[in-house]
Parts: sequence; structure tokens; C-alpha cells
Amino acid sequence: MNAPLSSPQATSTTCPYCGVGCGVKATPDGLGGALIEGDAAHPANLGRLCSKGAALGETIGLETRLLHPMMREGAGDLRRVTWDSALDRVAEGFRRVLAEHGPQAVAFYLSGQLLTEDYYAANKLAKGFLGTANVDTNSRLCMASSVAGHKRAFGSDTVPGSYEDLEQADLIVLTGSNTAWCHPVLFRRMVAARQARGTKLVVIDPRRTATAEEADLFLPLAHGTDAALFSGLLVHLTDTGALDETFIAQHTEGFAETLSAARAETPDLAATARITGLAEADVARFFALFRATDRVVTCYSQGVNQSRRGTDKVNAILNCHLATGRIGREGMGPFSLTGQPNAMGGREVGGLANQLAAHMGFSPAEVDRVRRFWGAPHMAQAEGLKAVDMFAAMERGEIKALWVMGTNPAVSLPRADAARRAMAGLDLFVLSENVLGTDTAGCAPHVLLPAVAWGEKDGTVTNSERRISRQRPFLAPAGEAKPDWWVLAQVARRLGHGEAFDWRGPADIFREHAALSAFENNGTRDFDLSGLADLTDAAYETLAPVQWPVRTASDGPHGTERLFGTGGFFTASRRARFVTPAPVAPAPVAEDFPLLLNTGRIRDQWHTMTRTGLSPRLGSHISAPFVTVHPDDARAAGLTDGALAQVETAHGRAVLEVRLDDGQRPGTVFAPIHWSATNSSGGRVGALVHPLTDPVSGQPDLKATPARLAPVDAPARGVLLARSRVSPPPGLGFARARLEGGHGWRLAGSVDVAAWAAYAQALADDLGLADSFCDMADTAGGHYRAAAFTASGALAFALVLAPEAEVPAWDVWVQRLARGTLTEDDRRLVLSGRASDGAAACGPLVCACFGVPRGAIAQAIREGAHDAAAIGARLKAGTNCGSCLPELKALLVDMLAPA
Ligand SMILES: Nc1nc2c(c(=O)[nH]1)N[C@H]1C(S)=C(S)[C@@H](COP(=O)(O)OP(=O)(O)OC[C@H]3O[C@@H](n4cnc5c(=O)[nH]c(N)nc54)[C@H](O)[C@@H]3O)O[C@H]1N2
Ligand SMILES: Nc1nc2c(c(=O)[nH]1)N[C@H]1C(S)=C(S)[C@@H](COP(=O)(O)OP(=O)(O)OC[C@H]3O[C@@H](n4cnc5c(=O)[nH]c(N)nc54)[C@H](O)[C@@H]3O)O[C@H]1N2
Ligand code: SF4
Ligand SMILES: [Mo]
Repeated sequence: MNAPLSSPQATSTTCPYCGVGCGVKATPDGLGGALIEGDAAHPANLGRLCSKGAALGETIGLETRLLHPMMREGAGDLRRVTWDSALDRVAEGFRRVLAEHGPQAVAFYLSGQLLTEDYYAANKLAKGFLGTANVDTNSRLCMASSVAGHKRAFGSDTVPGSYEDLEQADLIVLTGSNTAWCHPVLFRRMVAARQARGTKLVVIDPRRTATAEEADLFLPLAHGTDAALFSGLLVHLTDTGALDETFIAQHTEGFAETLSAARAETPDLAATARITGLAEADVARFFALFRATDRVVTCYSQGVNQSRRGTDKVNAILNCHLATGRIGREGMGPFSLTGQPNAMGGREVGGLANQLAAHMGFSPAEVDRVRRFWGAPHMAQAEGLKAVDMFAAMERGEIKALWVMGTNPAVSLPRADAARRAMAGLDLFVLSENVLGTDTAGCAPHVLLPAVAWGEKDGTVTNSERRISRQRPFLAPAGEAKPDWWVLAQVARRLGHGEAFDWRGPADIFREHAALSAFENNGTRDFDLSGLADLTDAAYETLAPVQWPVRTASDGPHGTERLFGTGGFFTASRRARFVTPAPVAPAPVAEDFPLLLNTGRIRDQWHTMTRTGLSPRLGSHISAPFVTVHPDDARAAGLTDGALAQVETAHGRAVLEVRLDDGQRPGTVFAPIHWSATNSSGGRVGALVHPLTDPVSGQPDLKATPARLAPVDAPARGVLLARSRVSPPPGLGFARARLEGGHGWRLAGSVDVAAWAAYAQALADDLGLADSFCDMADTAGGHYRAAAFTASGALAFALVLAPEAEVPAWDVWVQRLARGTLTEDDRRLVLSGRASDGAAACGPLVCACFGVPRGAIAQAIREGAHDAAAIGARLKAGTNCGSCLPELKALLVDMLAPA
């Protein structure tokens, strides 16, 4: 799939995953899939793609798509309906709730995965025409603290720099960002710069991540203490004469107060080290590096934003850059890495409950300006409820009608069980989705609306460096799916607002959005697309990636690379503000819940796995939900590597596989957010997470929930594989995965050989495989194996169960299913339980691009491939997207270390 072919029919579009916003060339293969390549002409990636982007072709099939509108009457089931009846029902439902309970009872919950045009339409309908500002988005869980921090310091939500700064920097500080896994193409750019110019890399994270493995200096700080670290740095910069006095004097205000507060909290290295839990020598090294290097970029992501003091963390970072004037110039600046492909676009259209469109807020003048521009009859006058409060209001029955679009809150919200109940109790619950079987779709929506998905969608997205790129369609809409903006406009029309939503296509909406950004702007607002407000349809079609602001032709065809290098902030005084963070308080660990649960991402899955979960390649890197535990904490809880643990908090519980890791900070555990009730029995960690929010941004603290661990009694473990999607034996399904050639379940539970045998026999009968069915039961030993084969001798299904200590090797079985026709020997081995020769080359997949498992890499190392280049030469591993290089290097270090 990754061969560097170029085709004249390739469509240039943008990756639908992370905020790097890589350009993609997609060429449909005529069979529903597409050849995917990196777009060498796109400035974000210059041709590179990571493992997720490279696997896009495997995730655009229709097997899980929602293909037509569906509706439910009373307690009945969802059934297929026409677009007209679905839209009538939505409009009627909103009309009734508005009439009976007023606009406060209506809410929209949107997503950074919507296109700017869709987002604009939703925000306009809600805030201008339904009169509710209860419009929030999953970006509240993602970028809200960065937005609030930017606004406090700059007077506007502006990311000052460009990706090129990463290549021009001499020091890159990564804090609260697992860049190697979450922004892999940017990370490749950083690593390349490092090779080219010796850029130093400092990584600040409570756990030793793949990113940390590459660092020159790794600072494993205590959760939530970043603000103290950067305040300590501010003091150090002052005391060592590293300030840019001119910049401070000409372009900022509030320095003295902020410095004196920083001095009170972190007067010296020792105080900083004590609060952050770091070694004093490491703090000193970091401070010296920062002090001595002019070209510093500080990148930050969710370890900063998703924190009970996330906004203060952001400002503590900005303070250091402002104090040294290291902002808006080549190779320097603070850099908030956005998560989703259009997190930034959502901020531009006012997708957050405390914003209006085009970077305006709720001051009376701004409300009036937007009202006049829209000709809005029911303009919301004040800020609405932010995500966590919105769902709490839903629980209390104060919000009666909800439209969810492009997000899966039943999985991703904190206190996710409560969110599920709240949605199931609504008078009107509308869900716009690409996919049919999500956890949120399981919360009794009244109307399910099919949206066009990536490959079909047509519009724009904005990446982390303010760069607007086109997502262009290269496939026809699936089934009856429609663009989200079209659906919103249809509902608006039914509510009597047709004229204001009378768009012919996304280009009309984009022009309106650009015109609003220019409306009575006169240089007072950073977000200004006046230079694009008159784009013709043809120019919109061919729009090249461009960085806002794009004010006039004088901004050039690529827009604006950097801001604030010579001041020009968007506060009333035009000066940036130093903001004093609240003193860092220790994380709230309760007696019953002595650990802190940190949550986040893995390399090859995207959020709730509705798309990446369809790719066998991506699923083979990490195939089951896990919790990473420090060996000391594991010992204390009676847990061993590979055992199942119950992770419990005051809000819920999950069952996860234990991974021992001495890079995990003692007293903390880490679990990925990707598993849901759809693909696991107990892997939905959102249910565990507390609803504590940052007082300024309202962003939840998703990285530090008090928790405890306990062993789970699951003496039987096993594997179920089949060519088709089948249900696991009752009580045994642990995690589901899409595999090469079929589907699989990891199994865990109690021993009942007779029940297993009955299940296997029934499954064989169901699948018409009774003739080739064979099984082997050892009731006393708790072993059971069953298999059936296709006419050509390939594995049709296999069920293998064994006592915990003899867990059958998942990867061996996955390979057997993938292999197709098996030799007679292999077929015998299936029941005998011995590993066949292939086993050596197995293990979890390390390189997703070329399908190279850990076993093969280990073998190559044993045979003399002693660096990444040698392994690449032999196996190709690591030579495409490079996402796996950190793991590959870790394996090298592990195996080549003197015994
Ligand atoms: N593979 C993959 N990539 C993705 C995504 C995905 O789902 N999968 N999602 C995208 C989205 S929407 C987002 S928002 C980004 C998120 O990208 P990241 O923010 O890089 O990812 P996370 O894993 O959420 O968290 C980053 C790190 O913060 C650390 N951390 C926790 N608490 C603290 C703290 O108090 N201080 C510091 N300094 N660090 C802390 C965690 O240990 C974790 O390693 O990724 C984007 N890219
Ligand atoms: N504990 C914990 N929780 C977290 C986080 C964490 O680090 N820890 N991270 C938070 C962050 S940063 C984020 S961004 C969220 C992500 O969480 P979610 O937004 O809930 O995750 P996704 O799986 O991306 O859900 C997107 C859904 O929208 C659908 N979809 C995609 N494109 C479109 C479209 O164009 N139109 C429509 N109508 N539907 C579409 C997809 O099929 C999918 O079901 O999770 C948050 N929750
Ligand atoms: S880094 Fe990967 S996931 Fe992010 S935009 Fe690029 S290809 Fe897509
Ligand atoms: Mo995010």
C-alpha cells in the first residue's frame, strides 16, 4: 500500500486523524478502497505519513458504516426511515423542546473532527437561530486550556509559530506530549532536525514514553506540577540575566507581579525540584539548556491541557517565552500541538460554549456584531455550558434535547457511565455519525443520521500551525449519507430559517465564514480571512494550504507564518500579559484510592477505534486494553505482568491487562483511552475518570484520577478466531480485534470446559462447519481446543482455552488465521498446542507499515543487525513512516545491553 507510486487521478486531501494535518494523495482502487500516499507538496508532512495515515486505505470500507437515517418510536428499536421523516422529526423535536422549556434546554455536542463548514453551520444554527449557547465540543476535553491560556496572555487564541520552527530550533522542549506516538510526522521532523543541526530534545512527562526514549534529557516530573517547573525557570532566567528586557518593556505587562509570585513559590532549584519531584541536577540541566539556547520551541499537549490547573500550566510556559522574547521568530516560540484534524477550525468558528464565531466572545458588542452579520433572530446572549457541566445539566434533567455530531461521548467523557445514562434519558437525542455500532449509538438515540465520512467529505480543516487545508472527496457518499452542514441547513429550513442557511455547497459556507472573520475587524482580531472572502468556487476547489491570518494579497499565497515577533498582541493595550499561576497543590490522592490513574493514547489507534479498529495492521501493535504499572506497585497489589487487574475509582471500574513498566512513575498507573464497550468487556476507562475541571478553561483533568488496583480472578485465558464476526463464549470476551482474514477475541474468565465445548460445537453448526470440526478437551487440566477448517484447508475458526499460566500466544494464532491454507502438520499442531516454526517470527507488530513483528526484529538483532539502519536494510522495518523507530531502538538497547 505504501509504494511511492504517483497517479494522475490522485486526489489531494488531508489526513482525518491528528492535528499535524498531513497532506494525503488518495487514488481510489475501484473496489471501495484507495491507494494512500503522503503528499510531497503539502508543507505539513512533505510526503511523510505515520502508521495511521498510511493505513487509511484499510479503514474506508463500508462494513461498519451507517448507511441511512434511522429513527425510534417510544421504546421501540431504531428502524430505517427516509431523510424527510428523520429531518421532520429532528426539527419538530427541537421546536417542541424550545417552546416548552426554552433555549437553555437545548444543547449541541460537536467535534474537532467536523469540517470547518459543518462546524460553522452547527454553531450558527444553535447560537444565532435557536438561541442557545449550549454548544460545546470534544475540544473542551482537548484544547480548552490552550485556548484560555492563549487568550489570557495574547488577548487572542493564537498559535504564534510554524512547523518550520521545529527544524530551525536548537532546543525543543516537549511537555505533556507523547509526540512520537501522537504527532508522529512532526516527531520525525524534529528527529531529522536533530540529526541535521544537533537540536537538543527535553521531554517532560511523568512516564517514560516512546518520546522520552529519544530525549537528551528526560524529566519524569510529578503529575500536575508543570507550572512550578516553568515558574522556577522564570526565576532562573531572571537571576542569570537571560531576560529580554526590551521585549518585556515594549510588548508586555505584568512581569513584576508574576516574577514575585514565582519567587515566592520556587525561589531556587531546590524548591523547584522538591515541588516537581525531580532531581535537582536534572532541573539545573534543563534550566541551563533553556537559558543558553536562543532558539527554543516548547511544544505541549494533553499532559498540560487536561489538568485541573491546565490553563495555569499553559501560561507558565508562555511566561518564559515572553520573558525571553522567544516568540514569533524563526526557530522559537511556545507551540500548542492540537489533537484533532480540525480542533483549530472548531475554535475559529466558535465551537466552544464560551466563544462566538470568528474568535469573538460574548461581550455585548461582539454579540451584536455577529447578530447583525447573520441577521439572527434569536442570538444567544451569554456563554453556554461547557461539556462537563452540560452533561451534568443533562443528568439533572435541565437539558432535554441534544444533538451529538462527530464524537463518541459514551466512551470519551469523564464519568462516562453517567454520560451514558444522561443521554438515554433525553426527550430528544439526535446522533450524527459515520458508523452504526458506537457506544453512543447504544444510548437510545431517537434519530440516527448518516454523515459522509473521510474520503467523501468536502471542506476545510486547520492544523496546529494555523494552516487551512482542503479535505477533498475521492469516493461517492456511502449509502444515503449526507454532509453534516446539509443536514443542519435542512433542519434550519424546517424551523423557518431557510434563507440564512441557503448554501449551495461548502464553498458558500467558507466564504461566509471568511467574510465574518473580516467583518468590522480592522486589525482588532487575529483570526482574519478577509483575503479569502471572495474565493470563487474554482479557487476554493484548488485552494492550496494556507496559514491564517490571510488578510490581503500582501499576506502572500501562503498566509502568515508567524505572529508576535515584534509584539502586536490582541489585548486592549496591544501588550502581552504575564499571568501568575496558582501555586501547585499536591494531587488529590485519597486513602481508599492511593494511586493516580493517567490516561492517554497508543501509537496505532485513534480514539474510540471506530476507524483504526478496522485495520488488522494497526490492531497488531497493541491488541488489548492494558494498564501500565510500576513493578513496586504491582507487587504491592499482588499483580504480575500479563495478569488481569481491576482498576477502580470513585466513578467506575475497568478490567485491564497488566503491563509492568519501570518507566511508570511509582504511585501512578497509565491506561489507554481507545477501548469501548463495543470492543471490550471492561476496557472503557472513561468510566473511571473524575469530572474535576480547570477553573478557567473548564477542561477536565483526565490525567490524574485517584484509583486503586486489585487482581481479577480469571483462571482461564484464551483466543477465539473466526473468518466472520462472532460473539465470544458468554462471560469470556475480553477484547475484540479485527485481524488479517477475520476477527478475533481475547478471552478471559472462569473454567468451564463443558460449556466451552458446547459453545464450540454450536458455533461450528451455525457456521456450517460441522464436517471439519474437531476438538480436544482436558477437563481436569482446564484445557480446551476446537477448530474447523475451510474447504481449502485454511483455519475457519479456532477456540483455544488454557489456565492463566499457559495463555495461548495470541500472535501465533493471528498468523495462522492470516496464513490461509495450512499444511497438514500445521492443522495437527492447531489441536496439539505446540508452537509451529513460525512462532519465532511472531510477537506483537512493531513496524505497522511493513508488518514486521517483534520476533523478526529480535532475530535480526541476534544475527548481527546492531542498529536501526541495519535492521531497516534487512527487514525494511522503520524505513517508511518511522513511527516504530523508538520501539525498535528500545529493543536494540534491551538486547545489546551487557548482561
Ligand atoms: N496515535 C494517536 N495519535 C493521536 C490521537 C490518538 O487517539 N491516537 N489523538 C489525537 C488527539 S485528539 C490528541 S488531543 C493528541 C494528544 O496527544 P498527547 O497529549 O501527546 O497524548 P496523551 O497520550 O493524551 O498525553 C500525553 C502525555 O501527557 C503525559 N502527562 C500526564 N500528566 C502530565 C503532567 O501533569 N505533566 C506532564 N508534563 N505530562 C503529563 C502523559 O503521561 C502522556 O504521555 O493526540 C492526537 N494524536
Ligand atoms: N480519559 C480520557 N478521556 C479523553 C481523553 C484522554 O486523554 N483521557 N482525550 C480527550 C480528547 S483530547 C479527545 S479529542 C476525545 C476524543 O473522543 P471522541 O471524539 O469521542 O472519539 P472518536 O472516536 O474520535 O469519535 C468521533 C466519532 O465521530 C465519528 N465521525 C468522524 N467524522 C465524522 C463526521 O465528519 N461527521 C460525523 N457526524 N461523525 C463523524 C466517528 O465515527 C466517531 O464515532 O477524547 C477525550 N477523552
Ligand atoms: S501524523 Fe499521522 S495521524 Fe497525524 S496527520 Fe499525519 S499521517 Fe495523519
Ligand atoms: Mo484531542
